[in-house]
Amino acid sequence: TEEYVEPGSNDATTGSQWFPKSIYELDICAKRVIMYGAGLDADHPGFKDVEYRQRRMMFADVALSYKHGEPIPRIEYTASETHTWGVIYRKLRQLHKKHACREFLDNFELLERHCGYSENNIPQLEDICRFLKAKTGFRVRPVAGYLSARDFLAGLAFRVFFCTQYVRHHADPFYTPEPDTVHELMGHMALFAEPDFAQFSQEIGLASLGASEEDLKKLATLYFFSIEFGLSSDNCADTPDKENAGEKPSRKYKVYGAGLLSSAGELQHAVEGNATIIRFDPDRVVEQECLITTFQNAYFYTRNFEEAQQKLRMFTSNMKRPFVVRYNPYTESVEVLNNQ
Ligand code: HBI
Ligand code: FE
Repeated sequence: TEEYVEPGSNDATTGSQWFPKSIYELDICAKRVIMYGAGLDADHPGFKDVEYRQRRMMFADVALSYKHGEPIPRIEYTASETHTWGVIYRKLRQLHKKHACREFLDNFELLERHCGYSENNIPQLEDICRFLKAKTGFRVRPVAGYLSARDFLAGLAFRVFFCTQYVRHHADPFYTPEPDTVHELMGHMALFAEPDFAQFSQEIGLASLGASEEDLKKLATLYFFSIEFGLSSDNCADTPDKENAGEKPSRKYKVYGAGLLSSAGELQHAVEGNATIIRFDPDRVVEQECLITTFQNAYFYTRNFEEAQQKLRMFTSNMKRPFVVRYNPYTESVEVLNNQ
């Protein structure tokens, strides 16, 4: 297959933007890192730290030379990196037990049992990848930094999650301006072991392949307010029952979004404060602005993942593409049907 495709290139078979047709072509997406990667911006906490920058170059090398199907290189984390991880781990695990949804907690315990999760050890992607593969067919692969929403979501279509392997700068363990391995491993991994959540994630990915810019932005926003910042009302003491009621409850919601479950500050803001919490309705969600450097202005909940899935499906079935994609799990590729 091709080695590199320029972002935005046209695709002869679909007449839309190029997108990966097989899991192997995710190697192309992985190379199109748009933010940080090896070079850091001036406002990054590690900008002036030569040692940190060199370390980041090493991680970028590993990710950029990785190819689908290879074992993921094991990283020997430094004492400082492991210390940063441990500080966050202790804090977050306490909050998880109070606020995370049942599925997250159960699967997190499996990660502790089978994948080397503990406050003294940063787990290895290869071990997590094997575990997820057996649970739901999900995989992780290393990535050097931030990808475009299009490239990032394309991975999900093949049940692949692009996963950073580096650790945030030690200056502030509770802040990172970009995804790092603490966010991925503490926030994301557990739920990819959950079948309904895995299916929901893949369906966002499949809808994104060759989508128009407008639809892609909507899908990225839906991803953001579910997989990153989603809440659920299942198994809550006082379940809200009014559709679309903007409420200011306490203890009415459980959290499943990785952005919340990996951030002590925002997690407490969302469920212990009086944040605005609204029913997850895709037509409404896509109107919401995704905030990167501050807490969100609103959060969205569904009862459970099945409901999120149904609502997503209803919404994406109205999106127009001049072709149909069908995922083939035997070949791990998408079939493109030009039937319109
Ligand atoms: N890239 N590596 C990486 N990690 C992310 O979490 C990520 C990304 N690119 C885009 C993105 N997230 C968001 O735009 C999502 O809303 C799709
Ligand atoms: Fe994330």
